[in-house]
Amino acid sequence: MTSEEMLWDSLKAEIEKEAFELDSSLGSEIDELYENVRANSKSPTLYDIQDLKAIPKSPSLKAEAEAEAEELRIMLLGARGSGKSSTGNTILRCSVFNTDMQLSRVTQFCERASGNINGRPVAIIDTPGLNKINRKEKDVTREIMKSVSLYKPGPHVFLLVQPVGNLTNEDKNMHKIIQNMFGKNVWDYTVVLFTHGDRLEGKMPNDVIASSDKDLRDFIRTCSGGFVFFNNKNTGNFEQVTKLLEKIDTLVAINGRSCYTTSFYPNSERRIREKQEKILEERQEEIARKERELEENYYEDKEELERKKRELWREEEDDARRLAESPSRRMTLKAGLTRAPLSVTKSQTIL
Ligand SMILES: Nc1nc2c(ncn2[C@@H]2O[C@H](COP(=O)(O)OP(=O)(O)O)[C@@H](O)[C@H]2O)c(=O)[nH]1
Ligand SMILES: [Mg+2]
Repeated sequence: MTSEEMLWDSLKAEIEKEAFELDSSLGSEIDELYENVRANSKSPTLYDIQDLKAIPKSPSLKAEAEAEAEELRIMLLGARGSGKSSTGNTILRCSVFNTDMQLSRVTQFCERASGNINGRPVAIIDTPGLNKINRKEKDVTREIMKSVSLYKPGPHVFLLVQPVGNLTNEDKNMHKIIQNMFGKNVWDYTVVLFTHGDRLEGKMPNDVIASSDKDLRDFIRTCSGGFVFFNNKNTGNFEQVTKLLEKIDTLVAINGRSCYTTSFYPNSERRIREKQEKILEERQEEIARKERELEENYYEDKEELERKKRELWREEEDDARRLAESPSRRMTLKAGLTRAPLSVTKSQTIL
């Protein structure tokens, strides 16, 4: 629930409390007024934040995905602590992604949140940091790649988030990781977003870049979307969001309105993913059966049910990935699965 909605809820409760004695039918009118104000609010309506793992591959979801075809899809990439989650929140004007340097609170898995910006549906995928501090690099890259393929058809833009400043060796290493992960085409869909714009202290962004290291300027040149500066400490400055969306629109136009798709994945990765998807398809019936079992066992505790489903879906995908990577293990695991089949889950609404 956004702070605005919370405010309205408490306001509504206050009004209702006072109105009760005057006219008991007033409640419905207040409801209507509340809904009207909320619907006309300029604030983005955040309608979901999802653990991407949990998106089901059902026909109804396919229809939903088609209905969302016009949604602008943004994926945030960058090191841990670079300001990805804060940037997602600034764009959506909501504190939907956890932003903190505390290890326990930073993004571990990809999360998706959507909103309506200037009348336009926008979806943002927040990702875990691409540096090796918290999790093994391979786990993180797998998680991110999985989210690209789950969230079809793919992001229109990658925002490569980094604090204002020259490139460190760690940044350069991260760019290599990104290219290995997504292939060279990734840069055709990338905008460099510099956070901590508040550090500029009146300097013009172009001047800052002009006097920066050649490495940084060369890197920006590689990215078709150019660069923007962002100040996540001034979330009231919505002009920066409007400017960013304009920049993204220009990039989308240059790319002929296409988006990044898994077809750009390097060949080896593409082959693995195809195998993985086939394995999951083969398991579909078994998975559906286990899902029903879970629903029977946990029907009283919806939250726990969703958690269990997410957990098992994660295991299922990881198993399929491992099998796809080393086909010789496939028979062994398949035999194991007939005794202890795994489960799948539906989309999980966190907020
Ligand atoms: N001053 C300032 N701090 C920022 C800015 N963007 C992010 N931060 C801070 O940097 C820290 C890490 O941000 P977070 O969004 O969690 O980074 P993530 O790990 O990339 O998602 C948080 O304490 C943020 O408040 C910014 O533009 N200016
Ligand atoms: Mg984060």
